Amino acid sequence: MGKKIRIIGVPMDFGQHHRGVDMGPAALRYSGLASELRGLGYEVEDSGDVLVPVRDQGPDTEPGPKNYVSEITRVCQRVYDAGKQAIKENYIPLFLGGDHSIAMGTVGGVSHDGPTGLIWMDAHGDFNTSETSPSGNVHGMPLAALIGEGESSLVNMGRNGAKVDPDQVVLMGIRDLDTKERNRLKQSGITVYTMRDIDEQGISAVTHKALMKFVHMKNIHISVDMDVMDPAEAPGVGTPVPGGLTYREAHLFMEIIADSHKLASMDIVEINPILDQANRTARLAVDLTVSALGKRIY
Ligand code: HAR
Ligand code: MN
Ligand code: MN
Ligand code: MN
Repeated sequence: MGKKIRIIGVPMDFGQHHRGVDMGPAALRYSGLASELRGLGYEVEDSGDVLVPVRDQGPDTEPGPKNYVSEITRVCQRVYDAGKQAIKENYIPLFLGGDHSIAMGTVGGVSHDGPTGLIWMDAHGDFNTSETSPSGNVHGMPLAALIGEGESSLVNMGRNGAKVDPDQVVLMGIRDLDTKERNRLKQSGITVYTMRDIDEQGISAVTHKALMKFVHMKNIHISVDMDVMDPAEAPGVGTPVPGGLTYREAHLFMEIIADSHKLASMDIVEINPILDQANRTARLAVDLTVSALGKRIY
């Protein structure tokens, strides 16, 4: 695994209705992400932000008929290309969202030249399609699109068809699914560890089980939706759900991931500084990222 990291900002908020999640990359940079990673011995290159069109309509809570699929597709194509290029040049790409719809580009791009295992940390399943979604928000659909289900422009972005196999996907921290989404997930072949599983078995056992799935794979991508955290730890997210990961559970997960030496790429998404308390959520996200990339207590 290389010791070079490339930071790729994706200030995109088209996947949902709360404005402000486009400030996630700035909040993470402001929290000292690059210097913390350099402190671990990495060479860190910040490639700046992927171009995202300005969102010109919709106050914060306006539902509106528009779900911005074409804008999202265009941005995700750029993200895909950036991810593919970073892997090719032996960087660990670190994608800063933006809402979770960016993952259709990140996971596609990093798996362009070879498969990746995918661990999706989230309160939600993100497994709706436009047919099953109660909200129409695309950030509730990216995992479905990545396994080849949903609107064809989302599914076929970057390269045609599925980007990951359902048996190369693990969902963790889940505690809020829509009815149809839950049924689809049960039939998908994806491994799901809910908060109940984590409560009963402990985060260590669950993380080791997740890694067992990828024992024959070289690369793992972790897609961290910050709403996987308990809202007490991470209040700056658009769709908080009670009963999430504690500070130490999330860190232990990241520390075990680091020990696997398989982390090849990572997303940090859904941070909304406008909804936050003094940038707490981005600061926590930086702490988690440096743990995932090898910071040890002792
Ligand atoms: N399941 C709901 C929907 O589809 C809400 C999910 C989106 N929230 C997120 N994604 N932050 O993880 O609209
Ligand atoms: Mn909303
Ligand atoms: Mn999500
Ligand atoms: Mn979520």
